[in-house]
Amino acid sequence: MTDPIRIDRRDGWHRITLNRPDKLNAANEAMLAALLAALDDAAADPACRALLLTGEGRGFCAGQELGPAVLPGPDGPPDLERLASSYHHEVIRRLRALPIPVVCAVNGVAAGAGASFALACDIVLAARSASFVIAFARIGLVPDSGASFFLPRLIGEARARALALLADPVPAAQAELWGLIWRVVDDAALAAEAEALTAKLAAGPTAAYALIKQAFAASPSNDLAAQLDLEARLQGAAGRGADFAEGVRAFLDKRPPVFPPPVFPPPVFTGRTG
Ligand code: T3D
Repeated sequence: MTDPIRIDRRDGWHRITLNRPDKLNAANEAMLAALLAALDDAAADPACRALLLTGEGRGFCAGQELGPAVLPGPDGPPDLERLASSYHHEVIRRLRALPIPVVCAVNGVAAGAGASFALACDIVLAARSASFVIAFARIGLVPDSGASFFLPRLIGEARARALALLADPVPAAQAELWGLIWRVVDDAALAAEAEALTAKLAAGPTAAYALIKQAFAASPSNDLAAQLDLEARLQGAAGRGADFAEGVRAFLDKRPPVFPPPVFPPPVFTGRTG
């Protein structure tokens, strides 16, 4: 049987490829379990300083696999709450908890939870031919896997509500214009651009990146005062770190910085002090 996920370990980064191309990489339990393991593997590997998530074939991910597993059976209706909590939402939690930058290369259609997986990543590139479909309502479901969290924050509530209710496809170029993703790339250039970007991030200030991600993770639930407190503490930690020392030295020496391998786990700052 073909592995539902492929992991390529490169110099300083991993690429995870969703690998069920005949189903547009729709997610079943085996694929989701393998994806969770691949994310854990990246998190546990100190040599992995960035991650690239993409899909095989003409789709990125068509969301939950629609098949017998999600139809009513002899034991009654499917338990989607269990499926969401144990699998799809674990993927989102782990993607967001990774201290390293996560790039998503959306190589084709991203639908339902597949769109959510992309939106949970730090930087999303999409092939010009790709599209995003908030497909849940088409089949009588509600946006999950963080879709109702990410969409209004990224594109505003008016667009988010319309996409969730109408489930119209959003072409990649429109997604870029709206700020749903970072950038559209010509189809033929997507893989190379995404790999170059991930490699660049892998050579970047990994410890500082972890702190930057903490700032953005806390921002939606903080008021300005709390966010300023947090930024000060994060900056304090960054200022004590080797990345900053190297960054300043390199600036003064007029040479590119060579950031050291990170010390994991990075310090975690939450809430407000006093
Ligand atoms: O508990 C929980 O949390 C449940 C989780 C729910 C989260 C969700 O993700 S709900 C949303 C589930 N996904 C969808 O509703 C999308 C279904 N797919 C589509 O609407 C379309 O396939 C696309 C818009 C994504 C792409 O359309 P198109 O015309 O480019 O391709 P296609 O011909 O429809 O699909 C190609 C093949 O992939 C086809 O198989 P075939 O006929 O060639 O053998 C199709 O059946 C298969 N496929 C696509 N999506 C799925 C799928 N097979 C199973 N499950 C899918 N989700």
